[in-house]
Amino acid sequence: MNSHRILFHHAPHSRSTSTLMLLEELGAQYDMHVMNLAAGENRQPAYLKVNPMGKVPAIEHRGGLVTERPAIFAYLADLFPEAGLAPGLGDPLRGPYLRWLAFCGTCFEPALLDHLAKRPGMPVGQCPYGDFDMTMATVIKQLSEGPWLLGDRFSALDILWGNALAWAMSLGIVPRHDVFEAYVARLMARPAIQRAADQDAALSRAQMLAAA
Ligand SMILES: N[C@@H](CCC(=O)N[C@@H](CS)C(=O)NCC(=O)O)C(=O)O
Repeated sequence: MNSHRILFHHAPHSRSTSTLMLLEELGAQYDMHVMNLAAGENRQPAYLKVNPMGKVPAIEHRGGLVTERPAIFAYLADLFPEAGLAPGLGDPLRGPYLRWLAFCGTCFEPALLDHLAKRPGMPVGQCPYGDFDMTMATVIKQLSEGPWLLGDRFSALDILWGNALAWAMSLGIVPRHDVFEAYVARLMARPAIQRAADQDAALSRAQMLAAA
């Protein structure tokens, strides 16, 4: 493999779908290694050698491995500055951009999963996300100022968050709030995002047919 080419480890209909959308929106050239999670392909030794967590998404580039969507998004968006999906160093929006990347992984997802599993919360002062209602209110307030998380500026953040909110609404973990619905619809109306969604659905269908 040319180590300068991006190798994207993907499984359709998963958190990895957001990375496929980002790569398409960036206009990146990449190779894709597709796995079937239901068949346990991500837990085979060959992939565990790449990512010991067996998780997707993962990116290999220039001999390095990048896992965890906030890191993958930060890495890829910086790699293609001409796409304009990441405020650069020195841009006043750089701080808020990093804040919301981190917020997704360190506050939003843990809050959702604790809520879904009905795990009793820790005291607000010790819980990294405070509590579920505080986390959701913070996101709703930010998105209400929209149209995007950084206001008028569309960025890689919106692909990460649009996917996370669509997933959370489809599972009924967060309410189908008007602000969330409109935000996800704006994201899905973008041609590159739609292209990636269609590609992901075709991969998912092919896996289901192969299993039938
Ligand atoms: N913290 C990771 C989470 C990745 C993750 O949980 N991926 C799931 C797919 S939705 C996965 O790979 N599950 C398969 C498994 O663990 O066997 C991220 O944000 O990228």
